[in-house]
Amino acid sequence: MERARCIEMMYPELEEPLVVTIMGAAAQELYNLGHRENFFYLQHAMGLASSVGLGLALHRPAERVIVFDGDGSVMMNLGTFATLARYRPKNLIHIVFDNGSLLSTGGFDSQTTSGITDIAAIARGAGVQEVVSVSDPVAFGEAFVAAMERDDLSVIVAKVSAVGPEVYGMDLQLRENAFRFRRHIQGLDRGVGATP
Ligand SMILES: Cc1ncc(C[n+]2csc(CCOP(=O)(O)OP(=O)(O)O)c2C)c(N)n1
Repeated sequence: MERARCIEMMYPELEEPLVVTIMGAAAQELYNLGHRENFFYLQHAMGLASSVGLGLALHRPAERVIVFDGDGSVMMNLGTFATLARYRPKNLIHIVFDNGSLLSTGGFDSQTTSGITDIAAIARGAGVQEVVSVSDPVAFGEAFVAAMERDDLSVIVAKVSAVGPEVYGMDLQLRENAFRFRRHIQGLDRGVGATP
């Protein structure tokens, strides 16, 4: 299963949710489908996409918040699962694309390579109730639909191959993205929807 395919499957459903991604390949693959003002690509701050997502979800309970994470990134912030479980925002979906690799910085092995570390087990052990691990596109699609329909925190660990985009580059700098993302959220209060 390829992460780009999973993101492509979700893309039609990503018009309204607030979407936070890690940097690198996952961000690029979403951006390549077409940027939307409700997308925030968290550059540099490896591991903290789920923390940003948690803050957004708690602060904006009426919005669905979706986080695209990576195995290498989530390893930098394993405490996130305990914090997510404790606050249990019903509107947050945390998707960890586990490719067993630090792909965006050269493809070094991560702790999940060859199944050494089980991220779904860590999430369950931390107290998250709704955790699934999937490795084929149909199961991924079903898990995503179920999470979108569920009124509870969901963690989806998606086992994907370690492949990414051939070319990297976004015409959107971090600060510009952050300002526009914030304005988008402010616009929701005025009833202004997502601007594609
Ligand atoms: C604190 C910190 N250390 C290192 C980096 C460099 N870095 C950026 S992306 C990345 C790999 C991310 O791996 P993963 O989350 O598994 O996603 P993938 O690239 O495999 O899609 C690394 C090491 C960083 N941005 N921040």
